[in-house]
Amino acid sequence: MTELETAMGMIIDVFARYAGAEGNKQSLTKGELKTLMEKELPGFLQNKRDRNAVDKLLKDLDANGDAEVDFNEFMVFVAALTAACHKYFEQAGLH
Ligand SMILES: [Ca+2]
Ligand SMILES: [Ca+2]
Repeated sequence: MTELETAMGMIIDVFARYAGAEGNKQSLTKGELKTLMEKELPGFLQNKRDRNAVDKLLKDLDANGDAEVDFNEFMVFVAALTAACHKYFEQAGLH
């Protein structure tokens, strides 16, 4: 597999690992989203310094309003974060 194929597979694996913990295996409950954020993106919630950060994040990501985050909704988030990182590196002259 190429690097990009490996990266895509890893995103799918990470989502599946957390989404499969409870309820619907194809989507993240608030609890699953919280665990994923704490384990995989520990800096993201820390920066928010807000006890309701996970609730707000869920509300932002939940495009279809079913109170869970499915893979498509998750990908919108990953894409936005990745684009933000890219912009940051670009501005910092690191790329
Ligand atoms: Ca689930
Ligand atoms: Ca949803």
